[in-house]
Amino acid sequence: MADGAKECEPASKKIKIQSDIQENDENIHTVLKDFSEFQQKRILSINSQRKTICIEGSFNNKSGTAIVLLEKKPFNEESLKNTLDYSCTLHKEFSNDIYGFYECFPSVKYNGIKTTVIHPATEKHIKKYQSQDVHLIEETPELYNSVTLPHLQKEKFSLQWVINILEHKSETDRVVFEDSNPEIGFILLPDLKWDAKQIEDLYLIAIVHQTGIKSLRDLNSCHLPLLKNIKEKGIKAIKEKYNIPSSQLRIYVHYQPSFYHLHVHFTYLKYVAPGIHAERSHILSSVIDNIELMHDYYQKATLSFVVKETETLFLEYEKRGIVKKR
Ligand code: G7M
Repeated sequence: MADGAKECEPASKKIKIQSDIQENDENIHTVLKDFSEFQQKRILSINSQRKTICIEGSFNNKSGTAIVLLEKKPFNEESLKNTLDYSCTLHKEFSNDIYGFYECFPSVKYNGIKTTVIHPATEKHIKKYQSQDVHLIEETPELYNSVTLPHLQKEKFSLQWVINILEHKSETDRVVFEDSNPEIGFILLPDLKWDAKQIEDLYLIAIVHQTGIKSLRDLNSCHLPLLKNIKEKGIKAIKEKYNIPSSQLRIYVHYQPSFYHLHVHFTYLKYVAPGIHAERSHILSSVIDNIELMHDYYQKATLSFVVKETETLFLEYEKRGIVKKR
């Protein structure tokens, strides 16, 4: 074994991730056709720059909280062809000399709003979508082991959607590429945030088949073949399907992620995707390079991350006096 390298456990020995769906659970997405049964409770956040609004509510005769996230879509060449024609009516607001200001009403077909419905939503989902003050935590390995890790083991989000993708039960028709190798394989598909209609906001994620890798913190030299495989085959698949060269892709992982099963983000470089800021994203090439320089770099490094004030992880750090509200 190379000097400093780690003995790697084969993926076949790792534990299987558990499905938490009960046979008789009722899924609203099999029947939801409109919002006639939706009762709004409150607005969780509005982002005028991203043109999103997030609403908390519930559905009549259904138990549990619902979260509805609405987002206006970007323009694309295809839909534009059908937008600017006779079916698109104009209401004039005012004009001045050569300048006319109108409100334009494209036909319903070309006026869709990207909509995400989460039901039943947990308290953690509500906190995630609620606008609030954020703080930066500089997490040393000691803080990870004594605060973050015990918190994750107690509180983590359900990974059901990830299991469904890996087991080919959901989003099967959206899969762009799969390498089914249990050690280094992954599934590449459009992220929830991308409708896959235009490359201007291209956003894909690669979800690894190997279980038990929670986040960047767990990565070491054993994972180099996996990380390199995702980079190489992810780039190739995107080039083949969307004709985007690797030099126009941003390939990265989040720390902290929202879901503790390793996944890598691929976004179009020109697209200012949510979560690409310095305090959250780690470029995959640098991750690989850091591990090649030091096999346990991510177990030794201090990693910064952002936490919202109402998140329980913030409260854990606040309890220890590491972070304070204004
Ligand atoms: O690294 P982090 O955990 O923050 O990112 C998770 C990513 O998974 C986000 O970009 C989400 O938009 C995406 N995502 C979340 N869910 C629940 C789904 C899903 O059900 N399907 C797909 N394709 N992406 C999802």
